[in-house]
Parts: sequence; structure tokens; C-alpha cells
Amino acid sequence: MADTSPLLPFSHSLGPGSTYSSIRWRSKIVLLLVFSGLFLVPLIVSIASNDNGFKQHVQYLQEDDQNVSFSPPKETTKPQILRPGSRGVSAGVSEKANVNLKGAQEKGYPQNDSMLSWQRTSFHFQPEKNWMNDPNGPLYYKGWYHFFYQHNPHAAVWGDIVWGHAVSRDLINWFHLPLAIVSDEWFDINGVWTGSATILLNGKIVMLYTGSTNESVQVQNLAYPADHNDPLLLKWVKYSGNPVLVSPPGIDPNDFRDPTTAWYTSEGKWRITIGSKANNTGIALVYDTEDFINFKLSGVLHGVPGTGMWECVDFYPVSKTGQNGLDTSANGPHVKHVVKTSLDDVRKDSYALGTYDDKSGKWYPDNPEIDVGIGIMLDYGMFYASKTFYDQDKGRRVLWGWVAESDTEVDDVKKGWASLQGIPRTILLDTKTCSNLLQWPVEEVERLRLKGKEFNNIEVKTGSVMPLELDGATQLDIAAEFELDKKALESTAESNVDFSCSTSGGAAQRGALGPFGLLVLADDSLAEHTSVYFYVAKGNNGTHKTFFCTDQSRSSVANDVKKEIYGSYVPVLEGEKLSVRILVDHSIVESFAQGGRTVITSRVYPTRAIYGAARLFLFNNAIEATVTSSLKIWQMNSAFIRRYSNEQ
Ligand code: DQQ
Repeated sequence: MADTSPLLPFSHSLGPGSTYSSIRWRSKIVLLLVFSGLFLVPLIVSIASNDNGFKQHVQYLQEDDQNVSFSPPKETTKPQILRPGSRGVSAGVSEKANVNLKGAQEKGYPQNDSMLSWQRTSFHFQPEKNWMNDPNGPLYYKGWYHFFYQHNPHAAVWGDIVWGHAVSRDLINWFHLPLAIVSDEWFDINGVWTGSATILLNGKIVMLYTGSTNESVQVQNLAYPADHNDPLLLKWVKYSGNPVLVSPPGIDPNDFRDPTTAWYTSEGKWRITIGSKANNTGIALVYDTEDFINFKLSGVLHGVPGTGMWECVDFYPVSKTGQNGLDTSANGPHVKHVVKTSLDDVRKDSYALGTYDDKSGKWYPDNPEIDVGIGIMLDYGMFYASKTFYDQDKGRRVLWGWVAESDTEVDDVKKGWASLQGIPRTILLDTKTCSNLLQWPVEEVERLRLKGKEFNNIEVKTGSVMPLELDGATQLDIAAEFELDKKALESTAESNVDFSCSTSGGAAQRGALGPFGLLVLADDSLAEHTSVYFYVAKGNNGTHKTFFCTDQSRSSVANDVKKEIYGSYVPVLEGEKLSVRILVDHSIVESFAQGGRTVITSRVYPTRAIYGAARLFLFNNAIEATVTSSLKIWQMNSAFIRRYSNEQ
């Protein structure tokens, strides 16, 4: 049965007469706004072509509040990204499938059933079948981790989006539960899109999510558990006065989505942010609320010109001591704040560290040159729409991220499923550099480790490849360290100062001091392999710069899968060895360099290096330096991921 006073300690302040009717009234004005939108279009267009117009508009909304303003810096010119349309685009969000590979079936590689079934993972979260995308509303409640996700229950492609739901005691073994929130109201009939959970001061939970309405515009809706005594939170109630928020004037209702977890302000209000854009400036709108029903736009948390639509914004504090995770409302001199955005234009998640001012509701980057969207990526590979939550049980902040497919949609349909979630990662500030986060697989994944094997001080000569004898290589946890020969490192003259993972020819391109690393999911002949490697560039003043990359260009002989080369710079401090942790689970390879300073997730689709034919190799393609490597490698057990039954 639904709670009678479902929401909120403060619901008493919402007298039935006043609030209910004002909410009903607001529902009506949604329709009015939709229609008036027709007349507002020219206005919106003019605002969108002039960010100052947006500023004026927000100010107009809040005439009495002189603090509310948004002054975006000048637009920088960026090449326009031309991309084919897709269902996602017509629905108001971008591609949800590999459009570049659509229609590739006629000339595509004939992956047979055993190849396709090998691709399903063994210890990563995925639904029993069909499509999944963004993580939604993760939380810990009464002994269970709850995970909700964007799900198409009808097909292995994006569409008909509702919220799937699963629970776990340890973030690794999962029980699938019935769908949590389905699209059955005008305010979400075209999709129950991304949203976030907030645990209120009285322990109750509220969920805010974006609904795609009967008119396919984006509004924000409120839902809450029907029974807070149910630890599984099986039933969810949609607030009768939904939507609780429509896009403000000047903001395209197709660019208004993905509310965050709320945090508490010093004024005793809750505050959320919602992703949007003004012209091509990605922005995070800020709203204050006391009851999750009435919201007041209070300005813009932050905006960055040229970064396009900001999806799935995440905003949270990290401790300056780097010891433990923090509740989303934590603030003060002991914290830095992270703004993370999912860049719709380039489908990458980017973050920056900075300072949050509770009074103005604004956030300022530590270094404007590496601001959100133009600096550091959370993961340089296939990882999007990520979201963190505070795990109050273990006092840690945990990150989830959607790992899409990079094969053809046709193959996804044949497999009957598409997309994974990355292994949940703990998030901490890197107190050694103070300029990046550390991401690391949650400790619980180590419980899946089976037989381990150690390889100590293996010398890998220049231009060589060495097999590592294992009993299997499709489910692995690898921890490896590398040291470049010191003499060679010193004597090498300036080399590869212009190196970049994606444009410098990949793992086959030899330089003085790299590449070197591991070939995972390789077959004996090396016709197929995925290279995970370091590359050291040396400047003429003797300084080194280290890069961490993944090269998928030889990951499969199939000609219809994406084979990008990913990666970036990784900070390496004085006295540190180069280190990498790699989780291999069939078609996913997640690689964490230097304790998680730089992370790369790949999806690969080998056809030969599968089942018992998969191997692991060390390689060193440097011309001048021998590499010494020590490794610990564990076979990984499979996780239990199955339907919940009452006996459990
Ligand atoms: N996915 C959802 C949107 C979000 C996008 C729709 C990001 O709410 O912006 O499935 O992948």
C-alpha cells in the first residue's frame, strides 16, 4: 500500500487546498507552455543565438534576486560535428546505437552464434535481455544496493524507455526485480528517462526523473517508494501533480533533462541541477526546493562555451584528505567539488575539480583551462552517462557508467541484448596530484578472484612479444607494473613530444620509449589482440610525459565493429613505477592506470581470440628501452546475476 504521507517531513506545510490546486494549475500551464512554445520559438531561437539573451531571461524570471546571473564566456569556434539522425535524435536525445554501423549487415562480418554468445559478460551487470543505457537513481537502502537503469524491455535497441531495477548485497551479485517505473502517464509516455535518488533527512527516498511527454518534450517528474518498509523498494508511486518542473523560458524543452541527486543548502533547502544548453554553451541549471514539488530556478551552477548539451550532470564533494567518500551535501574547507557532464556532442563524460559557493549556487573550476568538457575525461573509452552515489554503509562514493556496444545494431538484435554497466568504481580525490580523481573497481570485485599467478621481473626486450601462460584469458583481473630501463630513459634524446594516443599510429608505431604493455584477448597468431599500453615521450629539457592508451584496431578480424584507439596523458610522480589494473570480461576490457588516474573502457568483439583460444601477452615496441614487468593475474569467477525469488 502506498504511504499516506508519502513524501515528506514537510508535506504538512502543503495544505491540500493550496498545494494540490496550485500543482494542478501548474500541470495545466505545462500544456499552455507547450502551445505558447509555438509562439516562443522565434524568441527561443534568438535567445539561443545570443547567450546574453539567456542571461537576461533568467534574470527576468528572478527579478527580485540580484545574485542570479549567468555570464557565459565567449564562444570558441569548434568544428561542427555532422552526424546522421537516429530515433534518439527525433526523440530529443542523441544516438543510442552505433549509427555508423547501421545497415552494415549486408557486407558485415558473419559472426556466428558461438562468437556472439561469447560476448556476453560474466561479472558485469546487464539485464537478462534487451537494451540498457544510463544508470539511474543508485542508492543503498536497508542493506541493499539498488540499481535502476534505462531499459527497453521490448528490444535490443534504444526505444520504449522505462526503468529496470536490480538489487545487490555487494554491488557484484545481482537480483533482477520487476520494472520500477514504466511510461504510463502523459508526462512520461514517450519515455521514463534518466533521474536520481535523494535520501531525505527522515530517511525517506525521493526520485526525480525526466519524462518525455506525449508531446515529446522533457519535463521533470517526482516518484517515491510506495512502501518505505520494503527493503526491495519494489513499488514506486508517481506524484499525482507531475510534472514538478518544465523547462524555463529561453530553454528548449528538448534540452532539459537528467536531474541530479539533491544536496542540502546552508539555508535549509534542497538544491538540484539539471543539464541543458544555451546556444552551444553546455550549462547546469540550479533549482532550490523545500518539498520536491515546488522549485525555484536560482541560476546556473556552471557553463562552458562550445561544449553543447550537458546530459546526466553529476555534482558532488570529494574530501581533500582523499580518505573516504562524502555525502552529497557535505561542504566546507575540507572538500573540493566535482562537476561531471556527459557531453552529448562527443559522447564522453568529462569532469573538473573546483570550488562550490553555497550562497550563490555557483561552482568555479580550479583551472579554467581544464574546465568541464574541455579538459579531463572520466574515462577515455566507451563510458557514458555516469552517475555517482554516496554509499552510507561503507562511507564511500561509488560511480556507475553505461558501457555501450560498438558493434552493429544488427548483431545486437541477433544477440538479444545491448550494453553493459562498468564495474562500479570508488571515487576519491588524488591527494598526490590534487588535479584529478582516482577511480578504482569496488573492493567487492576481488571476491571473484580465483586462482592467481605471479610473474616477477620479466624482461621484455625491445621489439618483442611474450606469452603469459594461463589457464584461460577471458575472465581476468590483472595487476601489472612496468619499469623502463633507466639508462635508456636517460640517454634517449628528445622523442615523440607530439604524441597522442588516438593519432600517433597505435601500438604498432614504434618510438624510442614505447609503446609497451599487454595484449589482451589475443589469439596465438596475434591476428586478433587488444593492446593496453604506456608510451613515454621525452622533451628536450629531459622531462618525460607518459601516455596511457588502448588500441582496438586489431581487436577483431570482423570488419563491421568500431576499432578506435583511445587514451590520454597519465600523471606519473617521482619514484612511481608505471602500473595498470585491467579487468577482462569477454567483450569488455576496463583499464586503470596509476591507481585510477586515467581510465579506459573498451568493447571488443574478437572472433578467434575467444573461449579457450584467448591468450595474454606482454609486448614492448619501444626501440631504445627494455622493459621489466611484474604481474599478478587472477582468473575471475562469474557473478550471480539472476531473477529474485522469495526464497532468497
Ligand atoms: N539518456 C536518457 C536521457 C539522457 C540520455 C534517455 C543520456 O535522459 O540524457 O535514454 O544517455
